[in-house]
Amino acid sequence: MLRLLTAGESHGRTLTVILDGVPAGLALDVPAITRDLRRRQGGYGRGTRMAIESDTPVVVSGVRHGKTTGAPVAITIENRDWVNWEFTMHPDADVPPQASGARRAPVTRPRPGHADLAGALKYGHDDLRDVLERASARETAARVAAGAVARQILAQIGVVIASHVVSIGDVAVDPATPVPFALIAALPDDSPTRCADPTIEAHMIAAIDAARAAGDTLGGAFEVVATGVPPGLGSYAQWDLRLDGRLAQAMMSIPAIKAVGIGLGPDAARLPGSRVHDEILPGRHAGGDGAVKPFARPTNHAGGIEGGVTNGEDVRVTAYMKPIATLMSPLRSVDLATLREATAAIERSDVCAVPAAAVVGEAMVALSLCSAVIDRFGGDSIGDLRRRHADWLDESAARFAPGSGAPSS
Ligand code: EPS
Repeated sequence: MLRLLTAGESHGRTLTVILDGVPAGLALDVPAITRDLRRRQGGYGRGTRMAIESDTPVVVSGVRHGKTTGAPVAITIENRDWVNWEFTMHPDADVPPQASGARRAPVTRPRPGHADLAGALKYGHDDLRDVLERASARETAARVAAGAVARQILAQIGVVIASHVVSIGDVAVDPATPVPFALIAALPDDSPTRCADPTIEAHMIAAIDAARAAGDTLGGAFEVVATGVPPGLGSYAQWDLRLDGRLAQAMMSIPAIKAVGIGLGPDAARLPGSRVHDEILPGRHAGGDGAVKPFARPTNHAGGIEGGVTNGEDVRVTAYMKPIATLMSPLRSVDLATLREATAAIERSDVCAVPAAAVVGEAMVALSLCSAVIDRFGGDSIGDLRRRHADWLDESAARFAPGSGAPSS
């Protein structure tokens, strides 16, 4: 079982992530973690914070001489902005007088849509900074670091994950035409919107510019696709083992995500069964890569999951993100110090963070799939995992080989 815990405030000293259950013997590629962190920092519509940060992972435990030991893997990411916030965010009761950064007043005007009010009601905070520092999407940097480790485990059995943005505001790619995995995987790291269609990307950029000029923000949707996923991950036998449920929870936990769809997603509710379900046809027994592909599925509306179990097709998960809650032309709110109407507080923020959220989505899908892979194939060591996966490939090859008794047409 793979378990993830994160700690850290947006303007605290560091972010920390602990990933427990990482198999022993993985040669950890730290530059690949850095690369995912940098991809998360990018995207058109980000605020000025990302110009300050240069997210770099420091592996502090669970790895020795480049290889995982089976112990929890802990990674930290320094907040460079800490020097500007040391006084405000200092953990000590008596803040040292030499602490750097401005002396900031408490935040008392909750932003509609942010965790500010709900968090203050829950924990009894008078200064909303105690809520917003942890509720901030900055925390997702820690998840991306862990997701980059999960991705490396998945790569051992040939699973590869990529993402693309399908809409920003009301600018959207045609939902009826699935974007091929190769096109998604070929998106450059510095793609401004992570949209695979350059014409639509130009419209997305214009929409973000218009929102910025209006002091407004925009949401959108992104799709995460995993290819090479073995069939049989997850289970229909118990509610909490259904992989679609686990993926939905993982994606929904990303700040600002309001809905998740698998495959066709909500569109499946308005179409007749004949246009939703993916027919099952006889396949070829050995693909170019030598893999047994006994069945062909002409469509993948199911997004690679039927009955909560992977069916061997690409896993496709779409997440729908609301606009960022900090508006430069703020909405009405109430000042918690006076209980009078006031405009919501303004914190430095992004106009649109959908491209960055897509990278976080990749990490959450990687963590969910990796956990399901370890459940299915075992995870004490990478060697065990690879052997059991290879055994399963051999067993399926034998089961569906011509002349094995399996129907040939
Ligand atoms: C973020 C860092 C934050 C915000 C953003 C995401 O930095 P700062 O608050 O210093 O500008 O840019 O957070 C939010 C949009 C939010 O609502 O909390 C990051 O690293 O992704």
